[in-house]
Amino acid sequence: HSDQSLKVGVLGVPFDKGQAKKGVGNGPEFIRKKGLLERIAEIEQKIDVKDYGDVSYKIPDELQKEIVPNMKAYADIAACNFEVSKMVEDIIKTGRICITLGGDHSLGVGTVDGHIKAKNENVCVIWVDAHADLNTNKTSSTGNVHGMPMALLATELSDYWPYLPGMDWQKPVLSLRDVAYIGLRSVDTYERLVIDKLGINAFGMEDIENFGINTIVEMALNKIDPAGEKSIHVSFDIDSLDSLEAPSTGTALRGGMTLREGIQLMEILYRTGRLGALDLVEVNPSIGTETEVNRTIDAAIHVIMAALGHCRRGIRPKNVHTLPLQ
Ligand code: 6HN
Ligand code: MN
Ligand code: MN
Ligand code: MN
Repeated sequence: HSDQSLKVGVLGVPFDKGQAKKGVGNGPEFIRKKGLLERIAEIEQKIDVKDYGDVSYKIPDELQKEIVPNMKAYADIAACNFEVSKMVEDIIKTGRICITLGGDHSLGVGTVDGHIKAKNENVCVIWVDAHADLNTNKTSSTGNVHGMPMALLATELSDYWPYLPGMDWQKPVLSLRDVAYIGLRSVDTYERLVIDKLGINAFGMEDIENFGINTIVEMALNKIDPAGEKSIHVSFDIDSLDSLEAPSTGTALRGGMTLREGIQLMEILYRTGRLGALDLVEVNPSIGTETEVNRTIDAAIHVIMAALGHCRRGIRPKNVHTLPLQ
């Protein structure tokens, strides 16, 4: 923690077309309504936070009729991510850490792309997720693009895509060598093939169990940023947490990380001083009871607070040396 204030930008992406369930587009609204910005203001670390509101987009005429086989809502995906990328690039270029509130995980194409453009490619990615999101339109069994963002970003997979109209702005400049997964426990067959063939740094739940989250984060950083010089992009899918911790999400799954592990992971990354962007995606306030929705949003807020330096030991006393007598 330093006396210099940490500059943060918050961006909402109320986008839900990368998957089939209604409601995930309301994530940004619910997370803000539950007091994200107020909670950020309570952190001891001084934070200069600016809310950039929500991204909106319009599908350009020439894209309206474009379809790509087995990529649902293709034109929306292309148009929305274009705006997301530009916004994220601008926010990071003003010296702010960009916190993007989803929305479904297809927005990761835009956030990572924008981050890479802002930092001239000196970026590594930690994808915290139950899933690998590494399908192409040929391997996906659902056609949901929230299962494809990593494959769209990866240089190593660019030859496996057809021409994608309206996506020319997105250069696949991210090497999967600069990516680490944490929290995997639901990986499709072709995703597993890619992970094995390319030797991707993939830390699954059993690795967290074996080594503990501290060591896993250290191992991940040693692989993707050995010199400790890159801007770190964390794409945090709330379904990385156990469905008991974060039930209100479209593809909830048991056997996941505890919130404690999620917080610890983010605290470690905060302390690197190199966190450049954090996506918090897949919170769906239309899934589950009110209690479950609140628990999920609260978990999301705790993860974001940890990323910005919230300290579980409390705020250190300044100019306070004795207890009040009465
Ligand atoms: N997410 N692998 C499955 C698919 O449809 O490709 C699930 C993807 C889930 C994506 O949770 O962001
Ligand atoms: Mn995901
Ligand atoms: Mn997921
Ligand atoms: Mn609390």
